[in-house]
Amino acid sequence: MTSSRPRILQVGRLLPALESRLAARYDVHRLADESDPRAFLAARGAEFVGVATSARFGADRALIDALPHLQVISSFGVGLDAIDLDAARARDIAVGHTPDVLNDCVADTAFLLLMDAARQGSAADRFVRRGDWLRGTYPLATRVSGKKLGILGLGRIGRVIARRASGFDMDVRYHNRRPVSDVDYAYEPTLEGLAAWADFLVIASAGGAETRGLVSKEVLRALGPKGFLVNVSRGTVVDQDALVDALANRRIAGAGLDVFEDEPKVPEALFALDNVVLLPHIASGTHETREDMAQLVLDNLERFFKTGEVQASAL
Ligand code: 8YV
Repeated sequence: MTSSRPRILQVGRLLPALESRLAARYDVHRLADESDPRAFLAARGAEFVGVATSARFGADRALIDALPHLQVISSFGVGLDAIDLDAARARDIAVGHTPDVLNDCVADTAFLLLMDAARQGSAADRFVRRGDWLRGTYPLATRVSGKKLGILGLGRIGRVIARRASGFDMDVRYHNRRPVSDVDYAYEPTLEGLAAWADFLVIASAGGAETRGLVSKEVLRALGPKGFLVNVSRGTVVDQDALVDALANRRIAGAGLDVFEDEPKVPEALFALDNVVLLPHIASGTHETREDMAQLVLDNLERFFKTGEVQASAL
């Protein structure tokens, strides 16, 4: 059956409301419904002019290569580490994503994790549910207000985290590849220096090859036995084995993690530890933010098919 509506390949499942809105505007085919996606792409890849995907499912070089008439990729999420931007650039394919609309919720989650790791909210909740309160009081935790917050990656989300920190009277410094010109926060030229200074080190940088393993064993050593790590970025930014070791052996005080190296797999060694809070990658996961992200996925496609440019370009 032919259609005058642009033919879009949907990679992986999206929010049901987004899927139906996409299907109402475009001629959508879901790759996830195919029993042999590779064979399907080899036979029918030339039909598609657009891809709708997410930060999780991305669009790798093999997929892009299999779609010779691809013009636009619209991704649900801000992270671009699962999209081969070089492959897209080389073919002049537009890439849209969903920056900014999720800044507040991701920053809120950074503070949820920071507060929980330091004040032991989840662990104390387990203590009550186990009936342990009947046998004794909960151990003391760590104060958050007035402490030193180090931010790795003072981008869109990092800046909102820094703003949240002012409500807790925290002193903020940051590390980036380069200093940012329009902020007053102090720049730490090395990540180890930032970790050594900070009580709380929050990772808000992008994922991908450039940041892989940045939070190394040495950085964790610099953070030290009183320091906490929070990660709302990508698990790949941290040397996960070193982090598990540091938590198990109390070489850092604790951690709050929304992201992991090989999601949804979380190192089982962490399950028994009360000094780490584990979340299933939910930082942007509110009704309001996911709706805004869905709208931007649609807006990116709509703008592209009208003007040849997406609204929020990743390139
Ligand atoms: C994803 C995320 O959108 O935006 C990102 O980069 O990691 C999340 O907000 C979500 O996991 C869906 O892929």
